[in-house]
Amino acid sequence: MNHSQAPSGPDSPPLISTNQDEGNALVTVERGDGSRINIFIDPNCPDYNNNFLRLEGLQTSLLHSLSHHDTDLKSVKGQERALLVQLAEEIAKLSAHGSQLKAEYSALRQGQSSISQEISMLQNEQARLVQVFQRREDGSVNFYRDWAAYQQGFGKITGEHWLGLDRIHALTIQANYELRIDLEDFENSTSFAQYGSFGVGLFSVDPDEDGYPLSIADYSGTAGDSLLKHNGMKFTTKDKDNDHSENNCASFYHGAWWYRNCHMSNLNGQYLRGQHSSYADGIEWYSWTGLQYSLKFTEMKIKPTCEQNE
Ligand SMILES: [Ca+2]
Repeated sequence: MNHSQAPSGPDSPPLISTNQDEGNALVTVERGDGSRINIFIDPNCPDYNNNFLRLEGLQTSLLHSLSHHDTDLKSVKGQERALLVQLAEEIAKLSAHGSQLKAEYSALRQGQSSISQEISMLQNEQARLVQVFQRREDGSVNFYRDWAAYQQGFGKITGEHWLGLDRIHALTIQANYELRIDLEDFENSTSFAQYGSFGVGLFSVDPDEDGYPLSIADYSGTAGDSLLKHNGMKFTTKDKDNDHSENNCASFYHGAWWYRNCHMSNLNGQYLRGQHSSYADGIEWYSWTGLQYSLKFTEMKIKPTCEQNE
């Protein structure tokens, strides 16, 4: 239906029209007294609750209006009466449709809530899987230690610590792990280096005897790479020289690392607090701050790669 003409006046039957430019109203009912009722169906409107309330209000208002004109209905012409009856039927259909939408909306909200819960659980699970194995933050823990200490670990997990080569090895042989290294300098600038693949002693029958060799690949990040050149190197401490130098790199640079001859990074070096005149014996990350700047904060952490979780 498009438009139904009716005589004007306060007692005349309502004027019913469709597709009027009333903010996309589906049906417009103009009462005899000039007041208007618009029926809206806007599938793009996300505020379903508001729509339901509006729909219910309109239904009530329309029913009231129709019964108010009941006496007039008896006198109106057949065509107009038929239109009113049709309108009442359309309202009933809209009402049923509205109820169905309301039920679907409610189901959708429940589904959304359930999905949010699952996402939250997944995030918790992922956080649980992240294992920090090295942290420097205030210089409170001595990192210039021997082989046994680096094997077994030291410090407190909530502060400065080294988890221990044995545990890092035990973890990284279980699954594919990625490594993330977060760095901060004394001007509070931060950067990170991420490696898509990381492991310690992955192919060692006896990792202690083998020197916990480093397996590392796939750099990304903002700190630049200062670790890939150490790939395949064994771990060296001041009392166990596994490096390629004629000296002991750990003794020479006051740290413990997978030294080659000797290093591009020395995150277990001395806590020298920023710029220092000595060479490469602080907490260094060459590609970000060079070899004469000891960082304020470092954290090395691993988690199973996403492919492993799927
Ligand atoms: Ca050596």
